[in-house]
Amino acid sequence: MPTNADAAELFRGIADVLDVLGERFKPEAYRRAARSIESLTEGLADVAARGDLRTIPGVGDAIEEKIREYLGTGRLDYYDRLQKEVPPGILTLLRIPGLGPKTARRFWLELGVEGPAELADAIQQHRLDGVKGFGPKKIEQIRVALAAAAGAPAAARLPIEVATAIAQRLVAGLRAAGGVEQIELAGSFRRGRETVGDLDILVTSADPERIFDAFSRLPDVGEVKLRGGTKETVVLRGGLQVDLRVVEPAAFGAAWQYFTGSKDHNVRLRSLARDRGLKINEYGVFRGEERVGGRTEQEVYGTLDLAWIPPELREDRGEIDAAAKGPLPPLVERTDLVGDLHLHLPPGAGARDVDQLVATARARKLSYLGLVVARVEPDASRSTLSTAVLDRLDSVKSAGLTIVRAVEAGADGIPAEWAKLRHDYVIVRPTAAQAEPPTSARTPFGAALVAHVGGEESGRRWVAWARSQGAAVEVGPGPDRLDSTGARTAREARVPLVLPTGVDRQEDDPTCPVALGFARRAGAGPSDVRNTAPVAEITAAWSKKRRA
Ligand code: DGT
Ligand code: CA
Ligand code: CA
Repeated sequence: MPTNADAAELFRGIADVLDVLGERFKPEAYRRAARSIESLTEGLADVAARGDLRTIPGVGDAIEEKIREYLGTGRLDYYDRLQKEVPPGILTLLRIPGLGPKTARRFWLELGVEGPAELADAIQQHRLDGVKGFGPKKIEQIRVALAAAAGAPAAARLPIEVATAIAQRLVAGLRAAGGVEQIELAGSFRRGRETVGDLDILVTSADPERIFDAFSRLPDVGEVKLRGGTKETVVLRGGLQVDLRVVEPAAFGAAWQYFTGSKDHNVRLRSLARDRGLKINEYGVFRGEERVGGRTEQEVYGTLDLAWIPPELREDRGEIDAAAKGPLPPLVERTDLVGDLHLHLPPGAGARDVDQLVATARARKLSYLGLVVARVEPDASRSTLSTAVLDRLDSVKSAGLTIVRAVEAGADGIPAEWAKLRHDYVIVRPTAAQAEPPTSARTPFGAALVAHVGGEESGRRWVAWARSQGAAVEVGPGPDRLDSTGARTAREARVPLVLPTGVDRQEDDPTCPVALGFARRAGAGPSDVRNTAPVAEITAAWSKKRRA
């Protein structure tokens, strides 16, 4: 006997095929019926037996008849016939996560794509590029989903913000198991790259076997691929590979340096060592048989007469020559961030949410919070914080914590209805109507921050526009923030960066560390980041701008 869930699934399947066929109202009718059936507290068969199917919201004559047929026979002739009207490959496409029926229809009609293999080809041949509604991020998502569904390992690299959460779990799991002395991440993860191919973890321990056993048993671990000597390689359930190495304390710095990479950086170091009659590898720096360094990274770089180089810069982009001349200028650090200039309260927030945020800000030693009090959404709808919340914002202005108010709007200006809404600065974000920056050099309001922009090309254009406005730009993870490439563009154009502090998020949220990593990869020091400055300095710049 089919369950309610089976019936709901059947109707959703019908709705999907009708969507693929371009039907306008029927799909929603079947989805509505599916939702009602799912929320029933008794079995469909019992309702049918009582003759009450029509009392279910969304169930009329036609659907009642179909439920009866399905309950009686376990199948539905209408669905079978419907499925024959679309290419079978299209139905397979519908099972790929993130691919809806309307998208499948567009692929079918606009590109002649009738199945997953053809879609993969179309992506590879760049036939999706430029198709309306499909940006590079979206195309990449589809490509990865297709590869995963085909059982092929997705060649895709994992975004670092996702890898961060995983890495935290693995490190915590290993520590909890005991026997760990020192534990550090290496590889592209430590260098703060936007994506990682795999994770590299280093441990010192008196008992490597115990570490490997514990690692194999972590809940995230799906399969142990290789274990031997000092290394274990596993594949996590989500598909990510992790290399764990146990190294001796006397060589920890050398191993950490070696496995942090990048490969190009290490190649240059090795040749530098050779020039000095030294040999450098993951076990240390050697003169002949004698180890002359390796306990710390500073020691490794020091034996080559180099200043220590922050991992985010180890890409062979001139950092080695710079480190030969003396200490490198400091890169921005988390403790340099003294305030936040882009915070949203959740929809429906109340005064207590303000108190919560303020308490967290105090605990994290921030001295100002920039809160968006009103915003224009990308779809042009508008929202404003409630009066209760606005009042509370006024009442907490004390004890070393300043609240500044932002309004967030598109580059075409802030709505006239906000004329009386008190605010200190304007955050500009792209809207659906204006996804690219305006070409005119000035807007009538002084934008202080350009946020929610990402993408290499588009990001570059917004950075240029921010420069023309004297505005800062926001850096961080996700498709609507600038990555390290965007941060570098901004820095080269002398556009200040704004980094999220994560004060509105859980303590272990990756947003802030990832954003810091991107800024550091771009070579940003504290003075390149606007929210390292005290609030008085920032507001002075705003009022100067308004007078201009
Ligand atoms: P990924 O994992 O593709 O995001 O990038 P990485 O840089 O983490 O590369 P990975 O995991 O293959 O290796 C970690 C580091 O080990 C790498 O950055 C440099 C160092 N290394 C030095 N020599 C070699 C080598 O011959 N092979 C590999 N695989 N790594 C090496
Ligand atoms: Ca790696
Ligand atoms: Ca690796």
